[in-house]
Amino acid sequence: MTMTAPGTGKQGRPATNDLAAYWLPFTPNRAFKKAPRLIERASGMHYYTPDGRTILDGTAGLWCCNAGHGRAPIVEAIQRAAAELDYAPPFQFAHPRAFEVATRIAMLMPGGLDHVFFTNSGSEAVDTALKIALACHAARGEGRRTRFIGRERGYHGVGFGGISVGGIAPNRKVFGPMLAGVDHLPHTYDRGRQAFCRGEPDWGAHLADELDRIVALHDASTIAAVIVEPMAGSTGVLAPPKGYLQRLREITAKHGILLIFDEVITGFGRLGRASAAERFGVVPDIMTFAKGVTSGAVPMGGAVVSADIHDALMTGPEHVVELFHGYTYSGHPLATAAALATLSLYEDEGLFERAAALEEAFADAAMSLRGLDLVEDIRTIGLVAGIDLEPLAGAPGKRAYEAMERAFHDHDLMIRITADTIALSPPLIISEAEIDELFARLKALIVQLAK
Ligand code: PXG
Repeated sequence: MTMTAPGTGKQGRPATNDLAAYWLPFTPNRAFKKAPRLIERASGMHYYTPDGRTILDGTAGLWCCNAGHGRAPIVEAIQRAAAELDYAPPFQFAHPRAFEVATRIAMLMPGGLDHVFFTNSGSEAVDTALKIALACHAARGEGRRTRFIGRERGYHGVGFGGISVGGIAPNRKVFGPMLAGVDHLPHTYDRGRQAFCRGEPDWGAHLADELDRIVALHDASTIAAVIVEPMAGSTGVLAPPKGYLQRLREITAKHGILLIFDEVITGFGRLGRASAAERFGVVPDIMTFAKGVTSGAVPMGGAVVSADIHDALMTGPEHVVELFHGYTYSGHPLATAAALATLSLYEDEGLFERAAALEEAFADAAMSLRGLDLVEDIRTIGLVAGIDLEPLAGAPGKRAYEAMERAFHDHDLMIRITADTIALSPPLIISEAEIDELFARLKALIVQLAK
């Protein structure tokens, strides 16, 4: 065992650029440390590296910087907030801006979603939504409703609740039995029937009827909620088949099961509207959000719930906490300042409408890669594209990993990968010329990979 004298710290401090101590999340650390991809600053559509390169951001960071980088109104709001109020406890106390942000978010979301519970991330938002669902049923005298239904290929963050309802095998397999009583709907992707689809595929709405089968197996009286991403993002961009979400809504309503939309990616403009619920005309009982609410500038997430759910819990003696849940940093002053400035920027610049207006041009540019060697499928919706590459024999994920590395090092381009799919989700401020540039670089990259 290494011993360190109290108060002296470690002997021989590492240089500040030593790579060993930092364990990167969701990253192959050893490969990364052999050829690090470092980012020093950002502005607008671009990242800048310490060695002076300008990287085109094809991913809005990690699906979050919807307003682009380093936007002055957001930066200044955070600076002002930091000087004014560093922190205020969110349990038993509050600061005014938290109310203001909650109201703004409730106003942006479809009618019926009226109350906002703040978290610091999407994973916490998901756990919060699941816990609110359980608490709501308990308050209504239906405490036997404890099961959750997720979906294969779903991503709901990395908390134990989120990986339990999630459907991505590597995120689950070494983490034990997880939450009990979870079942999964089938995913909605079938390349044979949906390849090269723009927007919602025509085929697949009937897959929502699988929920009826699952309900028959467990009985509706045991099921608390169904949770889905309206558009599955992390698994490689799967838009919902036409009519699918409507059917989920009908079946859940029929059985008194709550419907949760995980809008951590789809919220705040990614699909050309404030929410996917608005775009698809289907209102869930609970919606989670994160990422775009602050354009990624300060961590923030949350759950928006219907008045029915909220009111079901606002019972009991008034001095008693109604929901035993919350985070030290729920509604943090810096996050709420960033959120207010971000939501105003979205409105002032019409960025959701801009995303909607660019959707066709973005899809055209993405589909122009069709026919290239290695490209097996392309899917687009809103300002999102998924491009499936042919996997390397015997090494799933390796082709796309190489694509991501070469994009950064050789083509000055940031892309996301998941398995052998490239996912693109640029900031909503992208211009048509930048869309063309993005796909021209991607084309050169894919041609290079195919050699
Ligand atoms: N739900 C959804 C739908 C998400 O996309 C989360 C929950 C969790 O959010 P936090 O803030 O806890 O990370 C997410 C996050 C990718 C990728 O490669 C996507 C996410 C996170 C990491 C990678 O597509 N989304």
